[in-house]
Amino acid sequence: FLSRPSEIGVTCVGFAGGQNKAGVDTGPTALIDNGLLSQLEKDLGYTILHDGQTHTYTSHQPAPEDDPIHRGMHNPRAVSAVTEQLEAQVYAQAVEGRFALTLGGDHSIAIGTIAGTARAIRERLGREIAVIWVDAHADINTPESSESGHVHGMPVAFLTGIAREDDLKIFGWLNKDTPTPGSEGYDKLGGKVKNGGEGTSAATGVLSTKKLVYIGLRDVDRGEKEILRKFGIKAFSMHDIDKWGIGRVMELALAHIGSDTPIHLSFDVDALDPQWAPSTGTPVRGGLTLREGDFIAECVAETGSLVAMDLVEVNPSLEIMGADETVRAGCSLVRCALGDTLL
Ligand code: NNH
Ligand code: MN
Ligand code: MN
Ligand code: MN
Repeated sequence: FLSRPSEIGVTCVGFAGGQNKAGVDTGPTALIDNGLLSQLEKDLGYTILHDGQTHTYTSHQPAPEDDPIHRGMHNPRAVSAVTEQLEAQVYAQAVEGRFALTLGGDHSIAIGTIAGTARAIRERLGREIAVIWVDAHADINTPESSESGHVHGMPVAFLTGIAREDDLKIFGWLNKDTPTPGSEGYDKLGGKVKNGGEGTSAATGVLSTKKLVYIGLRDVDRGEKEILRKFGIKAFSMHDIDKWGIGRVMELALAHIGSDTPIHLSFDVDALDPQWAPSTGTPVRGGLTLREGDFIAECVAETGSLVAMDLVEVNPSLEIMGADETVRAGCSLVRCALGDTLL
């Protein structure tokens, strides 16, 4: 149902406000300086559409003094404004049938990219997207369950509607088209209430919890584990990868999504072991090898259903000695997702 896109719409996001370490905003420049876009163009034959900018959306961001902590979240209005702008940019790429490639930036930007892909695919194909989230972390904290207050640990909660805000300037723009929890027919979490009984443990957001699969998890907060269990979210941890091997895990992950489903791959470079990707804000040992990371991207490419990808959390200013390696690993992941290593 999808033809292989010949065009890639690239969006570079120089944003670090979803966490507290400077430098992740320079990730896109580092990836492009390493030759990523020319590799995609010259070696893989794609047409690249890129405005040549790394977007900071500065004019849309509130001054820090106008962005106080809200429900424990740091920079909530800045992250909201940036992701709302980004949503429109990614939508504009994907709705034209282009592969939407977004280079980050911290992982909070996935609020914008996934919402944009979901809207475009709904409109263009009448389909719901699935998301494969490759990460050491689950990024599904609600503002209340988060121990850090960093929004890059919350994007999945907002996308699935597990976390909600009515304030349009604090992610409220995300639920314009989804029912308000507690409104008639919906429970407190936004789950549909079946014939007046208990609400189901299903939230309503731009992404269904049923269409979400995690790979590579190894540092999941207590509150997040509870959420994963409660909503029955499919997750393959490093333990599962050790046990079954990455080949079997990818078979199971893709089977869960089902064939013929448009896929958005959100890849946090910290899913890789710090041996391969040390230059990232929250490295966690015991991660994926470079080959396992590339293999995940290759398997997703092989489905022919990949419509968008994020590569995030490359922070060249951390572990400077390993920055080149981290950048090269990031480029490799993107090339693999676009079919480079498939014969
Ligand atoms: N779970 C932690 C938090 O919510 C860490 C998140 N850090 C990440 N996520 N890098 O991918 O703050
Ligand atoms: Mn750009
Ligand atoms: Mn992440
Ligand atoms: Mn992570």
